[in-house]
Amino acid sequence: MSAVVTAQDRLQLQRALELAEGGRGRVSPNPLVGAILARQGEVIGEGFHAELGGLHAEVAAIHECRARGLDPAGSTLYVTLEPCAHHGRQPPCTEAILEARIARVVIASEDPSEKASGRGPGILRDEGLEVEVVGGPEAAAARLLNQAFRKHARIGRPLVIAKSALSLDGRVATTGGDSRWISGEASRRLAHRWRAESDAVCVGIGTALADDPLLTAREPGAVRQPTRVVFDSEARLPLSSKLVESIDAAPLAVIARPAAPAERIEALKASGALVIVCDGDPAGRVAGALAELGRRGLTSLLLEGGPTLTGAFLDASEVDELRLFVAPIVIGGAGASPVAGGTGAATITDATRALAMEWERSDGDLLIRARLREW
Ligand code: AOF
Ligand code: ZN
Repeated sequence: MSAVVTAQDRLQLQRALELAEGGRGRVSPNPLVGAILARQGEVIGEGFHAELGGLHAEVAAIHECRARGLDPAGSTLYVTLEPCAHHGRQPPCTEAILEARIARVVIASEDPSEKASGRGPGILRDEGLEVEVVGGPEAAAARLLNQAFRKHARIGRPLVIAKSALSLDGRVATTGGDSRWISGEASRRLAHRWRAESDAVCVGIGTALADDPLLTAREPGAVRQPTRVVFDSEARLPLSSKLVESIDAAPLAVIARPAAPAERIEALKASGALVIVCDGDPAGRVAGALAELGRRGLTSLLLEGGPTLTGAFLDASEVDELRLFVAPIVIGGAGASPVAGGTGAATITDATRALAMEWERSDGDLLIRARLREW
């Protein structure tokens, strides 16, 4: 008979989920993972995955328990992701768990990657440990925490979060193209933090030419820089652009079409840019580029494109989440751009419906997070 998951177990998992957040922006392409060791409801060890290549959460918790002068034998391990059983950058957590003689393991989410998929929990059960995989809100929260890791593990493409700042009447620029600034300063700072948390940041050539952006994460706590991705069919990005000139500070990928002038492609490559050549219609090129970026280990992409690129991503069904700052201004004008162009839905029945929406204030703006797909 399988034992029950108690309210106490759920509380410990909630704490482990909080701990996992400590690795945000530091561990990709690995998942965010938190772990707690407890005996009779009392926490005796805590850990989280803090950096790529570093200790896994389970082992960090075991170490921390011993550093307190305590013995993990007979305790319960709470972990937000199933323990691994493979040799990677780190040895298998199953071995550390067995060696520590932990009695019970409570897991909040399964690991969809090929090397995992239940192997660790299976080994632990075979060794006589009590292993629980919970459902309910803690399971949902654990999956949400690792959407990028999960999508990449399942289909090999980065998670796409489309960010946009719009007016109350749904415009992202005036008819003349002015967009500085629609959202407030706090919102723009938050967006910078999202860059630091993403493996890639993406714009279209229109934005790159008009704004000459750097697209780096200029956030004090940023520990890594995202790969900057520019959809640039004709490889027009100037070698004198800030994006090309800052290649040493952060990688640059240019997505061009096969028809782009070969000498432009070669010049960009010679400057250190990665050039990915994709054919097909706009949505097809989006899908092709994402597959290639995923192959190169990128698990998340923050889309900061204008309407054309956002429309192509939506037409390709490749937007997993929308993050919209709605500013308290009205722009108007028939020629003022909306968030997304592209082909769009033919009827309202065909429109993409969000699975879930959350909203919060961001100073004077309203931040809406809409999840379109779940992994
Ligand atoms: C982590 N941190 O706390 C746990 C992970 O290359 P490695 O050895 O770091 O292994 C990474 C894989 O290990 C990861 O993709 C996931 O499947 C599993 N568990 N990974 O980075 C952790 N528990
Ligand atoms: Zn592990």
